[in-house]
Amino acid sequence: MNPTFINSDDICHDFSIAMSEMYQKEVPLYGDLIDLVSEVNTDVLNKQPDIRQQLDHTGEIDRLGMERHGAIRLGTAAELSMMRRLFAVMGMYPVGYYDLAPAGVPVHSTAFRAIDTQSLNKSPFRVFTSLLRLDLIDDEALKQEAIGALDKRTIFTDNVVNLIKRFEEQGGLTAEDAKQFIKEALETFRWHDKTPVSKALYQQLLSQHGLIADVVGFKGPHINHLTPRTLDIDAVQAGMRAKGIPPKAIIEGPPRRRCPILLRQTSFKALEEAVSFKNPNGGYETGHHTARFGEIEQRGVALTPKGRALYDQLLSQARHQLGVTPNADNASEYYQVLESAFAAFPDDYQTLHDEDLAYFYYQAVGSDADIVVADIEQTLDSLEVESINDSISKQVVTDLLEQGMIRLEPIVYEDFLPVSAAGIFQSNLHDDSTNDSANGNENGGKQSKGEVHTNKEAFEHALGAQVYDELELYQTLQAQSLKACLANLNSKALNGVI
Ligand code: OOG
Ligand code: NI
Repeated sequence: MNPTFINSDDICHDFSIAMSEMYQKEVPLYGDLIDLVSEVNTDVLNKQPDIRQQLDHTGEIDRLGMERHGAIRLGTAAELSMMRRLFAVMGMYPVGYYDLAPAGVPVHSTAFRAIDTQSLNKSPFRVFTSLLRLDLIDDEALKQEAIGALDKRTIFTDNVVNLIKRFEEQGGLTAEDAKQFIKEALETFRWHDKTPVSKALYQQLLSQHGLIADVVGFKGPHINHLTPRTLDIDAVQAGMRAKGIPPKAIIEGPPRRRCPILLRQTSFKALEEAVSFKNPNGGYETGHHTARFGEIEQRGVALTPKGRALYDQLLSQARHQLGVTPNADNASEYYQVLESAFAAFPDDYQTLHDEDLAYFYYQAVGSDADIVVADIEQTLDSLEVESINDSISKQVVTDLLEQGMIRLEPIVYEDFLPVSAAGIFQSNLHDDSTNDSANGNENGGKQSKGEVHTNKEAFEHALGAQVYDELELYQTLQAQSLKACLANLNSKALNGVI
């Protein structure tokens, strides 16, 4: 790479700061939430040295304060594929496929994010990106109007498109171009209170689905939330109430545990915002729209396919047992049911590892995260990850763990959960009623074989690329860390340290 080019992770880092500043100005409650989260995180780190140490070992400690995810909703394939090219400038790639249609939300989605540990630790920014399923609008005339409105809008500035092309041609951007890129890219995510559509069309779209109005009725894909990561979501949920920020009734995802798994999320309700609808006869007509909200998340260890299947099964079991969609009235009953269902999910890292339920980094005891990352890089150059023989390495690992030569550290889940996402979508649309995920499980977001392929393929076709398989990414991280750790021990042994 040309040495004058800026590293994509640095562009991403600066972009996420710029985005957070913009959103804080647009939605001041988001700023209050950030303060609350940072108070709670400081408290957890002070009171629970084991958590601090774990985050230190995985390299997450430095990223925690700036970790965010956001969400946008797009209207057309062309918007989605240009968005993919825009995120690629920042080293963010589409990971995972989420079909929300089975849960009554007419979108399918991916998450753009960095894919290797080093980049994630430097720029832990993800954007949950949805594409509207216009094919699900049953009113043909309205569908044509929506298509027409989307065709008319341009969500990227000419300058950002030129800079994306320059990045693709040159393989990087200079500092000056990168600065310009951030400024121009931000424009796409900005809130516009003047709509390009009439109030009448907006209302027709709204009566079809709130999401359709939110996408088709506006100039661009305003960022609809930015989510900081907390180490104790229950404390933040309680703190939100105390600070007068009204949280959503239910924390989505698994119950509170000693060893957190996957992802727990909660949000505060969308704001009702004044908008001016374009009058076909000139001028504007006033009205309002609810779209933007705040959210917090607590992340835990990534699960293997076996662990994920158990999670899906237990979540579904709990929801079936409750019989209705969890809501404000049955929240404490739901948490009880959820906790008793999840008693079947081991709650210590050693068992999660031994039963192949979750992904872990293997680290030579005495090394810190920096050494481990450097080792991973070195070893990867010289070794093939696949060449480790599974059965040999398992025995070696068990022995080394028992001898205390290596330790396990949880690989954090970097992705999303379709049932939780559906709950978040619905809560901020003021529409808790349509969530039929009470009868589903996290696989409710996926579909029966055959259909999975058509929807996912249609999404990838619109995207112009295939999405990364998140499970493969975790598997590779685990395998790489094992390689690096064994090499580390080897070199220590050769040098007579052990
Ligand atoms: C996205 C909702 C999903 C999450 O964290 O699961 C989401 C949206 O409302 O556009 O952000
Ligand atoms: Ni979110």
